Amino acid sequence: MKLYYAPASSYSQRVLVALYEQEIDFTPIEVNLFDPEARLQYLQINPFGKIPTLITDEGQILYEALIIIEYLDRCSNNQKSLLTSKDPKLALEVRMLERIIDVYVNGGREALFTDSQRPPEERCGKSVLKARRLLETACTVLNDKLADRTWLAGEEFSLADCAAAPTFAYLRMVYNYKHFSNLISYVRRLESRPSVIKVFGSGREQMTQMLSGLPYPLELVALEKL
Ligand SMILES: N[C@@H](CCC(=O)N[C@@H](CS)C(=O)NCC(=O)O)C(=O)O
Repeated sequence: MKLYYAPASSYSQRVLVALYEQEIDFTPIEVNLFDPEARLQYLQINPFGKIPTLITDEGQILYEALIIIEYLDRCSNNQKSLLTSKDPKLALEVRMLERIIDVYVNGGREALFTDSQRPPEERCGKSVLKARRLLETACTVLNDKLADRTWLAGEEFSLADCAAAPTFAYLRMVYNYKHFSNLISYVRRLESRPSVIKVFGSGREQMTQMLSGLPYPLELVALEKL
């Protein structure tokens, strides 16, 4: 299988964490969406122009990190399931957590990031405040769940953790979540996981470069710096 990705892209990183967790062989193909020619070529594969995309050995083209991870889970020989599909109740919980991270945490992160790139006098509009409120609600919900769990859905590492890893690492650039103590301990565990260390290591340089070129430059923030 071939994965079209970018090392610093958070959605690509979700899939890379899943690939390493499930120990699946793949051919990585790096895409530079900032290069107009490469972008045009990539649109032939993914008309939305979003990364990642997976092409299976049978030639099926899959978009959307969540769907790609679902596919990877099916074709892994590993006994571990990232979707815990043998337990239907838990499988629903995993998917719900992934949605909370994608819609409210990542949605809030994107809104705050976009806001940080506006001139200071134009920041903190109504929609940004609303996104921030939803982000805080999501962090509260996750922090409560993590009171007695090692990983987001319990004792097994899941799809929800694949989504959480890059989302909470990048969130720190624009939002300080240190008041959520269970969440902080969880993110520390997450960022000590070999699959996550590997993925972050390969994306750091590209992300640092992108952040320094912003109109209002940002920096990756280490967890200990919060
Ligand atoms: N819903 C998509 C989102 C993918 C996405 O937004 N990828 C970003 C990189 S992290 C992207 O391709 N951005 C390029 C663009 O929007 O032009 C998924 O789950 O895969």
